Amino acid sequence: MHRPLGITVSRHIMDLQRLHPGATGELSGLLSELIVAAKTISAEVNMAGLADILGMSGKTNIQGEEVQKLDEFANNTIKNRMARCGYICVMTSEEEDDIIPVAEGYEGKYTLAFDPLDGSSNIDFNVSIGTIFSIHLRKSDLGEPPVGRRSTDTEEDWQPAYGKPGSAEDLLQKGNKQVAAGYIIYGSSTMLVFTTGEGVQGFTLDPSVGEFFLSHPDMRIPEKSRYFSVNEGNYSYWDENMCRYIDYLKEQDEAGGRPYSSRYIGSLVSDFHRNLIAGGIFLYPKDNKNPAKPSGKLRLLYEAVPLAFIVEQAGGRAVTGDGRNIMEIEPQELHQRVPLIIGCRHDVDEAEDFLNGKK
Ligand code: AHM
Ligand code: MG
Repeated sequence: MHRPLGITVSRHIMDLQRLHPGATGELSGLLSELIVAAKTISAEVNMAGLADILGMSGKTNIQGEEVQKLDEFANNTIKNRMARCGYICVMTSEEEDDIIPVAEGYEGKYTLAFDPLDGSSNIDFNVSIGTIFSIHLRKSDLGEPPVGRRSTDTEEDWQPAYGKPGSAEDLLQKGNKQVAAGYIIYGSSTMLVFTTGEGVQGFTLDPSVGEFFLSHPDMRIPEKSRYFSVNEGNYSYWDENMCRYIDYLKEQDEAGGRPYSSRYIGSLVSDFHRNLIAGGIFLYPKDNKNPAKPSGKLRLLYEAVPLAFIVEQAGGRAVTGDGRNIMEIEPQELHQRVPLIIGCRHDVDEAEDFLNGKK
């Protein structure tokens, strides 16, 4: 079958590198390894359900291997691949309490925060789920550049290169210091959406050739929308301003484009992706479900911050609703939660006015 020539994600990454004469290729290498992990996860997600059936007992698959839960599989796939990619010094994952060190001798100059399979409560129901990632330059000293590293070296031959592991401090950096961020959505097709601070590009996986092709160049979120995404089941836990805002969106006002339509998938990546393309506002505000922790549900480092980078690069906004911009929050903890209001610029501005009591 004849296939039109498309721009592969590898070529796009190399083109980006050529635009920056001082670039060392390390970020390109990091992204390429992450993309391999994403393709591995995508293949496994597409087998979800079958693995259990073929495994009969639900514990082993047809090859006699243990069947892992998909979120564990995704976590292990990213962790194991990236620990030896040579471009990062430390990782944090939603699935792990502590920092994840990289293999000794493979320390590099970046850090990686990731949610391996966001929307995991939807895994069993064939609803789109995704991987989210955020990349920073490490803060701590890099050490000596690597020498003589070869992928064929055995552990015995191995000469530690940098020898300086990263720490939680390297991960606890503001969103506006990110060098790259993105997500992979495993939906009706698998898509990769990412930014390195020069706009947002979307790629779709052609499973027959195993390559991502540029399908959504220079993604821009509409200025204003007619969609809102929120778990309205939490209404009774919200403060009065939040309730007023949602009531307002549902009022009839033809000239003002209301009522808005509601779309809530319950997988952040999927809700965000829809709103990025069709326009919309997603809200997971603070609530009083747990009065000791009134900070919303979503995590700063690997959910809010990477999507905030993407939405800003696409022309939208991401805020907390209490006067803070997501990208400017100084993180205190790896798994810190934060209220998230993200989407079209006009809608986020208006939501902020309601939440601050100005409207
Ligand atoms: P998860 O990381 O355990 O999957 O939880 C995060 C998910 C998001 O994908 C989604 O936006 C949110 O939780 C949905 O929460 P709720 O069920 O409270 O509406
Ligand atoms: Mg998540």
